[in-house]
Amino acid sequence: MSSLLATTPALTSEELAQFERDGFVVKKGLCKPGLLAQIQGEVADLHERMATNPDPQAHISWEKSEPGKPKLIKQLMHSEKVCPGLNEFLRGDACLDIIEALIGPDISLFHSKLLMKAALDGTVTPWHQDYAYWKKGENRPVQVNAMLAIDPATKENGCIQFVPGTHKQGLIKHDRQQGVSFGVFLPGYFQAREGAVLCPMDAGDVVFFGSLVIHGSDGNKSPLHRRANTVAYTTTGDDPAHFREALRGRGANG
Ligand SMILES: O=C(O)CCC(=O)C(=O)O
Repeated sequence: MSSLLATTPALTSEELAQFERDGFVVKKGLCKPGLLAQIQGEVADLHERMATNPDPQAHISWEKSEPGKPKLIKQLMHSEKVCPGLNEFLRGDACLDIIEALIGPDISLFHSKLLMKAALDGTVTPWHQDYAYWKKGENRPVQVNAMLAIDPATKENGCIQFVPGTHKQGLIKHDRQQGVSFGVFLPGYFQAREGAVLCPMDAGDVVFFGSLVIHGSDGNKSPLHRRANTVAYTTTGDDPAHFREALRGRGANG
């Protein structure tokens, strides 16, 4: 490693200040083109592959099926088991160095999920705070997400949106609907929210966001897919009742 690289921080002080102020920060081009191309190849036929031969390690939520139309994945949990490229990405220094800058050196994998938002058919993700799903026992809202844009994400194909600064409000009461994905959401579902901002990304960009900032995304009204993968990381030991794989720091192998 050159001395220049060794002294370049994973996040600049401006980026850290932005994460602190807004609850999210975008890193352009964090996933290198070769790895991105591998991931794009691995997800290219995923709807068909999982519909005909589902991977037992993955937990899939499907878009509402329509007669005569192929099955479409909305969300696929444990994506690192299905796509080797995503497994490599989430363990790579590019991502882990930034997570370390945000939550410290002891890092565990909370989960990794593919969000397929298919062209024309991908549906809304209602406004929510992730911690509304993840609050358990004595755990704390320390998780940080890294959402990788696999395709360019735009207003038209349903890029993620945030309400900056809302992580400072603490956990807000959510409504709950059983048996659907993204069934925990803020009152109003996806009604326009004051202060919401779009977060368009190029393929290979990654947005890092905490577990309390309000976010959601519109349906995909465009002919272009908006595939993305969110890796949630947590601090090792925050949640002793639930095993999490240590990726770095205490308890990690590599
Ligand atoms: O835009 C989406 O697909 C939803 C993303 C999301 O809620 C998440 O990654 O936590």
